[in-house]
Amino acid sequence: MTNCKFPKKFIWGAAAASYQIEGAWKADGKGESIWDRFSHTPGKIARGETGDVACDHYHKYKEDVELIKQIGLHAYRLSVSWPRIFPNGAGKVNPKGLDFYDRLIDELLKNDITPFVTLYHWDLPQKLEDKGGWRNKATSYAFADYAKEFTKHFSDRVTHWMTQNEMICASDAGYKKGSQAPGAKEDVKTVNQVRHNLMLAHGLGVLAIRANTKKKCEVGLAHNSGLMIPKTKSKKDLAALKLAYEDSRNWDSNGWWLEPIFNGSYPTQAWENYGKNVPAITPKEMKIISTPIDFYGLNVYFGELVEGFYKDGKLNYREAPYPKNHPKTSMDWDINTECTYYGIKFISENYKVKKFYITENGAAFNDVVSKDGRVHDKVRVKFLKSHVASAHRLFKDGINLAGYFVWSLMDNYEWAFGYDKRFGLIYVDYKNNQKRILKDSALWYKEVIKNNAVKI
Ligand code: IFM
Repeated sequence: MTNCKFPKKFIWGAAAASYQIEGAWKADGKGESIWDRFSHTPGKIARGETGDVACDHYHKYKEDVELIKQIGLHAYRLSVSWPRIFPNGAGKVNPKGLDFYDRLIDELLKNDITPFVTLYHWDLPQKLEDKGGWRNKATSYAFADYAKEFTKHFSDRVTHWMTQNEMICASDAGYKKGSQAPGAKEDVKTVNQVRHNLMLAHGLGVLAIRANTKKKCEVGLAHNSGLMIPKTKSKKDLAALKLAYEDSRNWDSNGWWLEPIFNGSYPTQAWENYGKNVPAITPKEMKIISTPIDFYGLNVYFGELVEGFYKDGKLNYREAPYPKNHPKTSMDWDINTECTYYGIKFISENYKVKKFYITENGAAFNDVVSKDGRVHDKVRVKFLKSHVASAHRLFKDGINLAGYFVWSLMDNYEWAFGYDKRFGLIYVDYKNNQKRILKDSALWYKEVIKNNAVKI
């Protein structure tokens, strides 16, 4: 057995997001979000489920903080519901919206839990969508105002900020495939504009937070890059992986976001390929987007296998399918925990990143409450353990990984899949008064945190 010891100040946390857990969808002056509208539209969500009540975290936040404390988490990554703060997206602040986050953040701090705050995890105010949503640059500027107001109010207590979560989902699932809110199916040029406007909001958000913070803080984002893993450890597959990652600097899944954020321009080849469908940009916007960040947060779930092959004496790469019976999560995602290592290594080798966090990592399985009243989620323990060990390999490469957040703190609303995909460390019994049960994975994680080490 190997004992993987983590650096002294390593941050162990868990994450969740406003729409997925809060409920209280129209309490205390909150405005409608695109997710309220989308989930209320028949046919969009499995079983017609909505986030109206979700885990009722809005009312149960004290109990939830108590559970966070019991697990021993150092940090909790939460997201803010923009329409709670600005019911109309812009204009007048809703003081009762600020009050909720005051209560939650104060409760966390009282219990020595550091809040990591994400400003946008997909619940855009519907009023802004009615005016064009992320198709318009005005939305990026409205985001900057929201970031400013929120920072002014909370930066005496919040020092870890993320602007955006998984922008590619907000753009491509929201405005291209239409599988997520607002459920639009736009043309290629519009989708590229949406992507650009999200990145612009990120850059403006970084500037707004830095300009308005009362305390020294760190600002970054949480993103889901396209991750790849070598099929074998042969020299050929490892070299092919390198080629694939280098090429991915031109792909929608990687370079399209990473190049503007870290290097201030879109990848040349991808830009040329898009031809007339490129977004409208200005040099000033590119400068804003590439404002240096303090950390890059990677959300890690799965990776594709890559293998090398020779053609005309030259090494090429291709995706290698997973074997038919390869284990999967209940999201149908192939399990291969090495993506944590190879994904971060690629970003670190290609971009100047001062610090990494794994801002999400986890899996949905079909958890059940056993006769003893407990949830014995052995497969999740195995999954998390192996990812954490994979993350540990990064230290040998001198990579500054500063923390790890499990997705998710508790079972919650998995967007268009509704409630039956359970990702939590905490089981939520939606039908039984929202009862919370610490799963075995939570108890395992508690030990990891206590020892600052994982045994594999
Ligand atoms: O639930 C989502 C979360 O909102 C964003 N990252 C991926 C998770 C699992 O699908």
